[in-house]
Amino acid sequence: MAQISLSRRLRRTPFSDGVEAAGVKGYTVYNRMLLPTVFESVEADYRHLKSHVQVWDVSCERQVELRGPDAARLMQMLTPRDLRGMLPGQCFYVPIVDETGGMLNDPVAVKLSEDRWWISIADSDLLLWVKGIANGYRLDVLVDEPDVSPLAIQGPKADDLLARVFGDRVRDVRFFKFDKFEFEGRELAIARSGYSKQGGFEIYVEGSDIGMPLWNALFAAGEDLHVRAGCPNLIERIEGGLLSYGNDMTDDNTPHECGLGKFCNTHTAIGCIGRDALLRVAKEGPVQQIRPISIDGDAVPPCDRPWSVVAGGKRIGQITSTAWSPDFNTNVSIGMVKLSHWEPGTRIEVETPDGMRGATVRDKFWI
Ligand code: THG
Repeated sequence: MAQISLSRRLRRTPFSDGVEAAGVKGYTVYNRMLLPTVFESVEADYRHLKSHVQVWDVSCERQVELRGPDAARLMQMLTPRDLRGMLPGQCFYVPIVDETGGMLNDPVAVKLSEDRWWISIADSDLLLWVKGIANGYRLDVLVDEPDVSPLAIQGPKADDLLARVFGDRVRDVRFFKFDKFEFEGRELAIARSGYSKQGGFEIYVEGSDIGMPLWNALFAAGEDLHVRAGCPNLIERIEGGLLSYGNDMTDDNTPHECGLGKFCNTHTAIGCIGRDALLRVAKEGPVQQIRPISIDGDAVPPCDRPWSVVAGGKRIGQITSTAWSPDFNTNVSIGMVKLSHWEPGTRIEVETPDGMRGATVRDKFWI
C-alpha cells in the first residue's frame, strides 16, 4: 500500500508521540486530523478491548465551542432534540440537521454552563455551518475550535484505571454525565461515554501541553491492568450499532432514516432550523432506514464504498459498514434498506467485491 504524506494540513494530536511509540499500524483522516485505526490487528485489538482497558487518541473529535448569552439559543437552532431539560454537567447525543432535515453531523453536545457549550463533532465541517448561522442571525455568541482533545478510556477495567489517576470519585460519574477532575493543577471534564459498548470514559483534555503527561500517567498506573493504546474498533462498533457519519449516513439522510428518531423531539424543538422540513417528512415516516444486517459466509473484504443490496432483481438498499465478528461468527454489517425489505428476518442479497452473498435483516444490533 502507498503511504500517506504528512503535512501541516493533516494535523497531529497532543498524543501522537505516544500513539507512535505504542506502534500504531494504521491511520485514517477525520476532521483533517490523524485517527488511529489499528495497533496489533483489528481482531486482536477487539479481543483486548473486550477484556482489559484501552487508551484512545480521539482528538479528531474536535470541539465547536459556543460561548455567550445566545449559546443555548444557537445550540437549539442546530438540532431537533429538545434541549430545554438539559442541565450543566450533561452530555446529549444530538443529530444536527440543515434546512432540509438532512444530517450534517451526529455529535455529542456537552453543556458546561448555560452560556458555554462544546459540540464534540463527527467528521464534517460543522464549525463553518455554526459560524455562518451565528453571524447570519447576528447572535451574541463566540464560536470557535478550542484546544481541547478527547482521550477515551474504554473497556471493562476503565473504572479501575481512572480511579488510580483521578481518585475513586470518578466511579460515581453516571452515563452521559461529566464532572471535573484535577490533573497537574488543571481541571478537566471527564464524562462516562465513548464510542464502544464496553464502558468507559472520555477525558476532554484542555491544553495540548498536558497531553503526553496524562498519556504517560495512565500507562504507568495501568501496567498490571494490561492497559494498551487502542482506537475505535470497526468490529465492536458495528456489533454495537454505533453509526459513522460519512459512512453510514450523509446529508442525504434524515435522522429518522438513521434510526435517530429517538433523539428528536421535533414538535417541541422550537427554533431548530430543520424543524419544518422534519415535521413534513416525519408525518409520512421514512421510506428507508438503517438496519443491522448479517452477511452469510466467511469474511468479506473491507467496505470502502457502498455495496448494493438487491432482492427480486431490484436494488433495495446498500451496505456501508461491515466486518467479520469472531464473537458472533458472521459478517456484522450496517446498511440502509427500503421499507419493503426492512422487516427482521427478510432475506436479501449483497453485491460484495467477491460476488453475490446472501444476507439477513436483523431486528437488533449484536451488543
Ligand atoms: N464521543 C465524543 N465525541 C464524538 C464521538 C464520541 N464525536 C464523533 C462521534 N463520536 C459522534 N458519533 C457518536 C455516535 C454514537 C455515540 C456518540 C457519538 C454514542 N451512542 C450511544 C449509543 O448509541 O448506544 C449512546 C447514545 C445515548 O444513549 O445518548 O455514544 O463517541 N465525545
